[in-house]
Amino acid sequence: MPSTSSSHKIDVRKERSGLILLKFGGSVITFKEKPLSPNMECINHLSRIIASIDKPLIIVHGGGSFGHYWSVKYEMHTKPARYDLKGVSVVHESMIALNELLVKGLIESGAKPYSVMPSVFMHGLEPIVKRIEELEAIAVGGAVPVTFGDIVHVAEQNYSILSGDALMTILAEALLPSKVIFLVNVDGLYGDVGTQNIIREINYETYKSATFSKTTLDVTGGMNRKIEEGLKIAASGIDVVLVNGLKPQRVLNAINGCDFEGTLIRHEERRG
Ligand code: IP8
Repeated sequence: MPSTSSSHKIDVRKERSGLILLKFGGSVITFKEKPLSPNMECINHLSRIIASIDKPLIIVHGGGSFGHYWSVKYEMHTKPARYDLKGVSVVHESMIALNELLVKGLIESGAKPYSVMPSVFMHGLEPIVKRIEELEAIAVGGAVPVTFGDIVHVAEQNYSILSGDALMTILAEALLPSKVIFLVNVDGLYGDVGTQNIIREINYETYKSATFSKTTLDVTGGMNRKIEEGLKIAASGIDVVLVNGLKPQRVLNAINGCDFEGTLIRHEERRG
C-alpha cells in the first residue's frame, strides 16, 4: 500500500536544471461553483510567494469558473471537433481574462510574469519543442512564463480544449524540470471514501495495485486526471507533488524542497 506517513522530503539528489513547473489549479485561483469569480485573496498570496522565489519557474493555470464554465455551456471537450465558434471565442476570451487577473496580481506583488498563450508553443495538440525551450530560456533569464489551459485550433474548423494538466505533461516531457508541482484545493490524494487519510506517496506500481475506486478519485474533484498526468511525468524521471494551494506555507515548502504536506508521485528511473 502507498505510504501515509505525515510528511516527507523530495529527493533533491535527482534535481537537474533547477527549473520548477507549477500548476495553479482552476479550483485554487477561482471559486469553481460561482461563474467567472476569481479568488483574488488566493491569487494575491500565491503571487507573493512567486515574487519571493529565486528559481527558474514556469506557471500553468487552469480554467476554473472561467474556461470551464463556458466550455460546459457550449458543450466543448478535449476532443477536436467543429464546436460553436461563438463558444470558441468566449472560452478563449475568458481564459485570457483570468490570465490577465493572475498576471496583474503577480506584477503587483513584484514578480516578473510573462504571459504566453499555448498557441505560441503548440501546433494544435502537438508541441513545438523549440518554442517550449524558449519558455525555459525566459524562466532562466528571471521572468516567469505564465500559460494556461485553453481552446486551441486544431485544423480547418476543428478546435479542442487543451487542459492545463495536459500542458503540464507536455512541458515536463520537453524540459525535464527538477520538480513538478500541482496546486489543488484539497490536501492531496485521499486514500478511501469516508477517511481523511492523505496518501503521502505513490508510484506507478502502488497506484495501479491500490484499491482507489474511480468514484473515490472523482469525489476529490478532477484528481484522477491529475494523477494520470502526474504518473506520465514521473515516468520521465521527475518527482511530482500535489499540494493544497490554499495553504501558503505548504506551497512554499514544496517549492523550496523542504518537508511538505501533500502527495508525492515518486519518479521512475528514466527509461532509455
Ligand atoms: O482547468 C481547462 O484547463 P484545466 C481550460 O487545466 C479550459 O483543465 C479552457 C476549460
